[in-house]
Amino acid sequence: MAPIKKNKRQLKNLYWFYAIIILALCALYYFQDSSQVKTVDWTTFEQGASSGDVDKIVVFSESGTAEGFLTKQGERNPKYEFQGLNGVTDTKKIKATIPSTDKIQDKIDQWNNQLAAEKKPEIQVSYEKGSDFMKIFWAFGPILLLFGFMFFLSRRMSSGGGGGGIFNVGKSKALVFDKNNKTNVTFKDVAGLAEAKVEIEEIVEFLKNPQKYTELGAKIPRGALLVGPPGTGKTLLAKAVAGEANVPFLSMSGSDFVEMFVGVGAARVRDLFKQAKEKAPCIIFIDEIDAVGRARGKNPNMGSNDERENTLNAMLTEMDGFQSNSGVICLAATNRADMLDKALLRPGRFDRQIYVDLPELTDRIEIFNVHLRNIKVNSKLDVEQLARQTQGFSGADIANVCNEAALIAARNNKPEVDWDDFMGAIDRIVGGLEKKSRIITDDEKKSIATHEAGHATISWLTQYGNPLLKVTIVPRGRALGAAWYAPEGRQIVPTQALLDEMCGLLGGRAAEEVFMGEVGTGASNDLERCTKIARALVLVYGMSEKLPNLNYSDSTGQDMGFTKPYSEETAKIIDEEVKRIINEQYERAKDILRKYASQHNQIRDLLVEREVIFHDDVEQILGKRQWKSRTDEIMEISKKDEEKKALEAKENDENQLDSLFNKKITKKNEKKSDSDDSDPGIPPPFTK
Ligand code: NHX
Ligand code: ZN
Repeated sequence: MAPIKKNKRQLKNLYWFYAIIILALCALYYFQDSSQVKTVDWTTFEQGASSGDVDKIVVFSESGTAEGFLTKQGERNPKYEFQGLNGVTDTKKIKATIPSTDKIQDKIDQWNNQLAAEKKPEIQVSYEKGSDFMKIFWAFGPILLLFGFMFFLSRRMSSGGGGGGIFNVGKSKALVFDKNNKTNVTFKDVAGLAEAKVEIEEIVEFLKNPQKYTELGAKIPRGALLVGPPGTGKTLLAKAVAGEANVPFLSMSGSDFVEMFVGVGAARVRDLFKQAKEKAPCIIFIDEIDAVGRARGKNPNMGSNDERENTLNAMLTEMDGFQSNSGVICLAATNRADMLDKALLRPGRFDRQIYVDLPELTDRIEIFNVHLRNIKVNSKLDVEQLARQTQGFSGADIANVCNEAALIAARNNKPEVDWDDFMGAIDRIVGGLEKKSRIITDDEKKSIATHEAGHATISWLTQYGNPLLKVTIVPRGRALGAAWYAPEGRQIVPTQALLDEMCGLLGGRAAEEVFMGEVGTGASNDLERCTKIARALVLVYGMSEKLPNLNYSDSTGQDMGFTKPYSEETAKIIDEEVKRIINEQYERAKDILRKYASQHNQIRDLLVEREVIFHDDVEQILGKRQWKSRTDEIMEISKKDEEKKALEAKENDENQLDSLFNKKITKKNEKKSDSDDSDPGIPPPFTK
C-alpha cells in the first residue's frame, strides 16, 4: 500500500533531523566541558599535584586517565590557562594520561607525604571504572530518551492516521485498492440499479481497453458523478468498481480534504492526483464530494470558507490538467448534485451524472434476495410481499430490515427467521418501539379506534387511496395508533391522488367529529402532513384553480428564504387556496363517513376488540376495492417480462440446437416445447 511507502520516506527525513540535533548537542557538550578541563602531560600533572595545585584526583582506570580538581592556588597558576571557545580561561580541572595505572596509588601516597611535610592539605583520591564515555552517556541519556519518545510518538501518529503526522499534512490520505489489496465487492453484490450498473461497467471498460474507444476518435470521459438519496448504494457501486476493475482504485472522502491548516486541502488534492497519475490507468473515488464541491459563494468577503474554495479550485484545475486519455477516471458521489459548483459539472470534469434512485418494487425484491443470502430464512417467506411493504426504503434500509428481523428471531430463540419477524422489523423501523406499558382507558381506546377507522374507511373508498395493510391501536413510538399502508410509489401523481391522500389524512379527525362530536389534539401530525400536501399542490405543482401552472418553489436552495417570490396579494390567494382545498377534502371525508357510518363503526368495534386488524378484515366489511393497485400492475408487468425473456431464451436454445443436431431431433424438441408453453413463468430447462 502506498501510504506505508510514504511513511518510510518520512522516517528517513526524521533520522536526519535527529542525527543533526544529537551531533549539535555533542559538540556543545564537548566545548562546554573542554573549556574547563586542560589536558596536560604527565610531568606537568605530577608537578602540580606535588606542589598543592590539586586537592582531589579522580582516576579513570579503564581509559587510563586522571583528572585533578584545581585548588584556588592552582586556578591562579598561569600554567593551566588556555584559550577557550570565547576567550574563557576559567580552568577548573587538569587531565592527563597515566603512564601506569597500577602504580598511581604509590605516586599519590608519595605526593601526600611531600604535601604533609609542607603542611598543605592532602589530596583525596577516588577511582572510577567508567570512562569519559560513561559521563557523556549520563549527560545525554535523558535527552536521548526524550528524543526517542518523541520519535516513537510521531511514528505512532503517522501509522495510525494513514499518513498523518505533522510532516505529512499535505499528503492525500487516499485508500488504495490494487492487485494486492482488493475489496471483495463485485457487481453481483449490487442489486437493482440496472442502468447505473451499465454506465459504471462502461467506465471499467474504458480503462480496460481504451483503444476500442480512441480508435474511433472518441475521448475517454474524465469523471462520473453518482447522484442519489442516502443509502441507495453509491459507495457500494464504487466499491464494486474497485473490486472489478483490474486497475488501482484510490478512495477518499470529501471531508478528508478539510483540515484546520490553510492550504492543506489544495495540497491534498494535488497529491491525490499526482499519486493517481503515477498509477495510471486508475480510478479516483471521492465520496461525499459536496464537502468540497459546494457552489462557491458570490460574495468573496462573506463567510470564511476561502479554504474550501481553494480546495475546489485545486480540484478543478487538476481535473482539467490531465489529458483525457491519460487513464485517470474520477468518480464522485453526492446526494445533492444541485448544490455542487457548476464548474465541477461541466463537460471535461464530471462529464456524466449517474442517477442512483430509490429502488423500485422489482429492485427491492433483488435487494432482499441479496441480503437474505446470509440469513437463515423460512422457506415459505414471500419476498415479493416484503418488497411491496417497503415502498420508499433504500438499499440500506432494507439491509437494516433484514438484520433487525434476524435479531428479533434470535431474541425469540427461533431456528429460522420467518414472516412475522420481518413484519416486526418493518414496524419497528417505520413506527418505533411498541409501547405496551402505556395505559389506555376504554374511552380513549374507543376514540383512538374511531380515528384510525376513519383513516381506514376513507383510504379504502377513494380511488387513489393507498392500499391498506393493517390498522392498529397499539401505541408505538409517539403514536397511539396508526393505519399502515403500502404506498404505491407512483411516478406521475394526478391531482386527484393528492386530494385523495389529503382526504385520507383528514379522515381521522373527520371521524372524531362525526362520531364523537368533539375533536382531540392527536391529529396534529395528520394535519401537518395534510397541510404540507395542500401547500405543495398550490406552490409547487401549480394545480390550484386560482393559481394554475405556477411554481413558487426554489429547487436550487440558493435563495435562503429571505424574500418571497410572490406579492402580498398572491400570498393571500395562496392562503385562501390552501384553506379551501383542505376544507373541501374535510367535508368530503365527513360525507363519506356519514354515508358509510355503519361500516366505519364495525371497523371501530373490531379494532377495539382485537387491537390490530388486517387488510382482509377491512375487505370483509367494506367489500373489494374497485380500483386496481399500481403495485399489482407492476407485478403483472414484471411477470410478463420474465415470461417474454424465458420464451426468448427458449427460442435461443432451440436455434442453437438447430445448428447442432439434425432436423429429426429438432422436431422432437418443438413438440416438447409446445407443451412447455402451457405453464408460463417457468424458465425452460437449460439442457433438453
Ligand atoms: C400525546 N400522542 O402526545 C399522545 C401520546 C389521534 C389517536 N398526548 O394520527 O398518536 O396524540 O392516525 C409522528 C408520528 C405527534 C409524529 C406520530 C407527532 C403523533 C396518530 C401525537 C393518533 N394516527 N398522535 C395518528 C397520535 C398523540 C403525535 C407525531 C405522531 C391519535 C395519532 C399523537
Ligand atoms: Zn391519524
